[in-house]
Amino acid sequence: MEPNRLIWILIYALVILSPTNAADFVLEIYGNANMDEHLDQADLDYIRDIAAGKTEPTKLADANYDGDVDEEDIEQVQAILDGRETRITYIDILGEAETLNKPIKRLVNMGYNGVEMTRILGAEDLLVAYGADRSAHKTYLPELSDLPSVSPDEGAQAENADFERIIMLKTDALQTNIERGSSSTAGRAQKDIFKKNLPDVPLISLNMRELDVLVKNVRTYGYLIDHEKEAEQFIKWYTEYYNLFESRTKDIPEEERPTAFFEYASEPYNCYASGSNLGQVLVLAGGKNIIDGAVGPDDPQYKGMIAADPEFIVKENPKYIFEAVASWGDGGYETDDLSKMTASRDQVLNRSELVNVDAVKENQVYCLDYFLLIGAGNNIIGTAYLAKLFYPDLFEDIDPVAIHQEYVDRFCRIDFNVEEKGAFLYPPYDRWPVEA
Ligand SMILES: [Ca+2]
Ligand SMILES: [Ca+2]
Repeated sequence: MEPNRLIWILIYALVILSPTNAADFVLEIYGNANMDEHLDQADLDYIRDIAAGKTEPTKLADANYDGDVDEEDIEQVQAILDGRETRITYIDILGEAETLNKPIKRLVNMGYNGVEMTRILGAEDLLVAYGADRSAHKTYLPELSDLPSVSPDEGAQAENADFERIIMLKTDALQTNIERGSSSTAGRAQKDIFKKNLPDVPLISLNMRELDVLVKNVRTYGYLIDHEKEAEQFIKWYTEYYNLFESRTKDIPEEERPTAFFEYASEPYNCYASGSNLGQVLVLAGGKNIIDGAVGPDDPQYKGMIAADPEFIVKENPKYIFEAVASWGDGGYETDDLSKMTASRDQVLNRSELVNVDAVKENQVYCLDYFLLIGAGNNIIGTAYLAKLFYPDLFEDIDPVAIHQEYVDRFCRIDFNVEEKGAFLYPPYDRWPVEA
């Protein structure tokens, strides 16, 4: 064989055999001078080279965020690596630099998944309040459900926040509910309200939801709250599953993928586009989201939800319909009652306009609780259920129930048997056609 040809075969083999990586990003913490995924010794060397005039400055080389790259930035990176920095600057979900005073010992967390992610990192002791009232979540958040709430609404919107209470709580930072990809538009106005009313409270606004950016955000969060090691433990668990699903589904041709859509259960035809959290679950599991026919990647709604036209749904004729059931009383950890899910499913099956749609004709309508689908890594569990449903042979080795239990045991650290308790799925999993 010619040497050139051999080299090309080797390169090709490397490209196709390389594990796909959910972690392909720039860690946006000032001090990450070489703009890779980590903050480490290499950044100290990089800043030395910049200070010596050997290398051009990069955006994140100015570790102490004072406008110059010099010796002080080397000291700042060293301080971060040693865990003794008094300030840290990161770039938030809106692409803006935010500086926090360290260490953070008191944290008001208005993030829906931000609270869960704080517990995942073993940092629940930092929390002094959260946004929406979670006092009814005694099973899922046993130690946290007694914390005060600083928001009267479930969406923990800035305009409704109790700013006086937040100030009284003497919080070191406020984690906002600007924590999902679709926040890029509405989040701007939300942040302005926080800034105006809480000028002295640094803000943490990181994406705690979408699958494709979670690793970057969890790593950043680990640095902000000094739980880097726990962040890496979660990232390892998360990345192994993410890569497993992606490597098995990414090359399945579009035309061979089962067609489906995710609908928010209480709002008929309010559907998730493919860039959104639940849309990504569908795609990572190897499904074809029919909403792609209405919202492309360049559309501002790609990361959110759209009100789909029922005629469009009928025309696309999906093979599966998934109902995402909100966790606040209709399902989840706090109830064993499946009646709300049953009703959601019946409501879909009984829509006269869907009578000739394959999913309805073939009884392929599934309700899943939000706790299997949205951020803080819960979405890995939902992906496992869908992947198994779509491709029982390909995912013969995957047990979604076991993954859910693993998540509960390792990261929620609550005493909860997911097989015996809770209301997470309808129909129940033992009635799903998932045998290989
Ligand atoms: Ca680096
Ligand atoms: Ca500097």
